[in-house]
Amino acid sequence: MKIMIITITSMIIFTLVTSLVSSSTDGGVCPDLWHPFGRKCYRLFENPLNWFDSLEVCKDNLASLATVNTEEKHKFIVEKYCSSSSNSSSGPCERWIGFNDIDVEDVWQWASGAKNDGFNMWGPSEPNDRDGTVSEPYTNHGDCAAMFRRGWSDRNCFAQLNEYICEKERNMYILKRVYGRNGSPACLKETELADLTLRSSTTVRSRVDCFRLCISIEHCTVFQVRSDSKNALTCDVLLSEAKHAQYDSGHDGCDMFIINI
Ligand SMILES: [Ca+2]
Ligand SMILES: [Ca+2]
Repeated sequence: MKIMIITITSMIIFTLVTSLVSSSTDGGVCPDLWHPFGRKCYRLFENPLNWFDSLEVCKDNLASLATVNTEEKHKFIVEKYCSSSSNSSSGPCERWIGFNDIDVEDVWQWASGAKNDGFNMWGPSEPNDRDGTVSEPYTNHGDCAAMFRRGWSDRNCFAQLNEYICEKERNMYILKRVYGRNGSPACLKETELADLTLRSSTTVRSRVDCFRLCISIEHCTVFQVRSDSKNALTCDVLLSEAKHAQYDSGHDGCDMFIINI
C-alpha cells in the first residue's frame, strides 16, 4: 500500500557521516575527482587551455582557478598533483592558477575574488610581465600566473598550458531521512523506480558512496540505498521531483535520504 511521506523525523548533520570519507574534521565533502584541503576542494585538469578557457572550465564546475594564498596550499598542490599528472613527474609541474594582473598592470588579484593579502611565491626575477625568457618581445605580456613546483611565474594569458587547478568550497550537506506513516523507513520499490531514477541499480559499498554518487550528479537531491538478502547494497539516485511522489514504506534494509544543501 502506498502512503504519503508524512514525517521527516530525523536530521543528520552530514559531516558526521562524511567523517567516513574524509579524515578532516572541519566539515564538508568534495565531489569525486576533487580532493579536500582545508575548507576547499581541488582538482587538477589535464587538457591544454589558455588561462581564460581554464577559468571557464572551473566556473562550469562551480569553481574558480585555484587561489594559492598560503605556502601550505602550494605544497599540498605540488605534493598531490606533481607526481600524478602526465607532464609533471620529473618536469617543472606547471599549471595555471587564479592570480592575475589583467585589469591593472602589477596589481595582482585572485580570479576567485579572494582578497590579495600579499602572499606570493614568485620565482627568481618574477613577475617580469613577460612570458618565458627576456628575449621574447616585451609586448608579450605576462598577466596570468602559472605555478611551478618551486614557485610562480607570470605568463601570457593566451599561452596554452597543459594543466590547470580548480578550487571550490567544500559543501555542507544536511541529510533528512525519509520515514513513512508507520514510522519505518520509506523507500521506493524496484518496480517504482523507472520514472524517477537518474541512475539505478548501481552497486555501492556504503551509504556514503551512494551519497557521493548523488552529489556528483546534477539535479540529484534524493537517494536510497537498498540491501538484499546477501547484504549487497544498491544505490538508487533519484530526480528531485521524486520527493513529491508517494512512497511505500517499511522495506527492510532500505533507507531514503533527501539532501539539503
Ligand atoms: Ca603583467
Ligand atoms: Ca614571467
